[in-house]
Amino acid sequence: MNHNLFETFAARMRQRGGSDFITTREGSGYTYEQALTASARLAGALTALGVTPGDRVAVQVDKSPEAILLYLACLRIGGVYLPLNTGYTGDEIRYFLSDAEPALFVCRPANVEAARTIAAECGCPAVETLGTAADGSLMAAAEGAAPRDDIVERDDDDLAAILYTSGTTGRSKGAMLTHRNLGSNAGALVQAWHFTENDRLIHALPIFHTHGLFVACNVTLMAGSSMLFLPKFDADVIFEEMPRGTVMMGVPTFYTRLVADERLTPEVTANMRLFVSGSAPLTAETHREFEQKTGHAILERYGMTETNMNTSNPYDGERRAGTVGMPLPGVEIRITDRETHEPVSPGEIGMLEVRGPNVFIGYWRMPEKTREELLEDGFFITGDLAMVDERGYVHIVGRDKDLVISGGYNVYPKEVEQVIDELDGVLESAVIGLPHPDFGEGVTAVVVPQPGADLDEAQVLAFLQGKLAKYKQPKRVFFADTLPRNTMGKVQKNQLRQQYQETYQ
Ligand code: MLC
Ligand code: AMP
Repeated sequence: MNHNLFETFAARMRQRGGSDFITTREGSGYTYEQALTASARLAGALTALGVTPGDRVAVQVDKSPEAILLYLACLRIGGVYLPLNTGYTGDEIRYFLSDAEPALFVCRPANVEAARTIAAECGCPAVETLGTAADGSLMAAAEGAAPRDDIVERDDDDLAAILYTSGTTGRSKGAMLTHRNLGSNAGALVQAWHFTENDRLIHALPIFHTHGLFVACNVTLMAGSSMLFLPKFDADVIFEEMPRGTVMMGVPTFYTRLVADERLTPEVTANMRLFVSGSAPLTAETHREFEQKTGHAILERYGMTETNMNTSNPYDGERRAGTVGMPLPGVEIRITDRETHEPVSPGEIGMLEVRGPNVFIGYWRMPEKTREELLEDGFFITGDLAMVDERGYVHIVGRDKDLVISGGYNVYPKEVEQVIDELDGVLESAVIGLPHPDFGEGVTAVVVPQPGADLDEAQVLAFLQGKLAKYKQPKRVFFADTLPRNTMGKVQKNQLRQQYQETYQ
């Protein structure tokens, strides 16, 4: 039996035939039948470009329906899809290409020159382009390619995708996700969230992360629903489209922006049946305000790049504000002591560990990191601190990892500190997350200048331009004579967070 996830998708796509799969506001898009045909052509183009089963296909392109067809084409031929944040700079891309060694790098048409240079440096043999108007050299190659109607045989444990996620050491790690990981999770979510062919998902998330790519698109494909593809979150557009949508998935920033808008009413959301939130904590306050203004209780769920979705509030039953619900079918969780790794008593806070068919198989070419985080018994140490209440709802109460989540994007302080420390005149720096009304947490730097150095905030920010993706760059930079440290010499970030906590309030 072929365990290629695309087998499941293709069966559904054939069934759904002339029904809408992806639409856009501009009127372009694909029915399921058209998507099958067009992705078969793209699969032909990938093969002609030399992509073989197991090869990585790195993709840094703007959001478009064709980018999803490329993902499908890659699955079909047994390739490993490797999406990259469109905000990544050349330096960041250089790391990913040299680490993943893809057979092909697909970039935006405007970036092709720089992409060719970087690809050559990293030994990546082919570069093609894909634009937002069904344009670019890859689409041209697909036009002339012999379509591939076969689906390459894959095992459950074969790789379907690699998604890079930053690490505490500052070095990004490629999470290896299998056909089983993605397929099992999409199936569980379709059931849990009652997705059907009648659903129309308002898709305003980026498509290079778990949330916008796997949660949104895999669930849609498995249920045979349709998606309205929006280039980005824009509240004006969301209000116009809600009367024609049934589901929206978003990060908490979507919801804080919507509740602050007087257009949010029961009437405008009357056609919607479900609002899902995840990727960062949704405050109980936003949850309640949204419900007051619309009558809809946002369904909060919890996941990670490494694990896909782990827990979800119930579709039927109470969606408890400030909690992430219960484990999805097939997913096991345990809360353990951070030192002894023994399970804590019920109701106590500890490290959240998860196991199940959703959990990745390790970090690309990082066996030691994998061993540290993925235990022999199959449990993965999430780095999130949690407790389970008397009714079985999981509460994420904090993080044991030095991580900032800004507008749903993860920023590891170490990575930012390393770049700041390269600036002449900087002795050292500490990067922290502070409460931010729009992004949840705002990336903030505290810099210690070298004695006699004359540095200001603008200089530090200017230095980071082009070196780090925009969302990783601090919103504010403060200066201090020293950083607070404990007796072990460890920087006391809690103290810094306290000192600067009012910054964005
Ligand atoms: C944009 N900016 C950000 C930012 N997004 N800064 C910090 N954090 C962010 N998330 C910058 C812009 O470059 C701009 O800078 C300024 O902030 C204001 O931009 P904006 O126009 O207000 O931003 P917008 O385009 O509206 O984007 C905000 C957003 C977007 C929240 C809609 O970031 C977004 O779509 N986030 C979703 C992230 C996501 O999909 N995460 C899922 C990860 S998967 P300037 O200087 O140019 O003004 C995962 C697993 C799981 O975590 O469980 O799901
Ligand atoms: P990522 O590595 O981008 O996949 O981010 C995963 C991290 O996002 C998790 O480890 C959590 O810290 C956080 N996260 C995701 N969903 C939620 C949620 N609903 N509530 C709190 N934190 C969340």
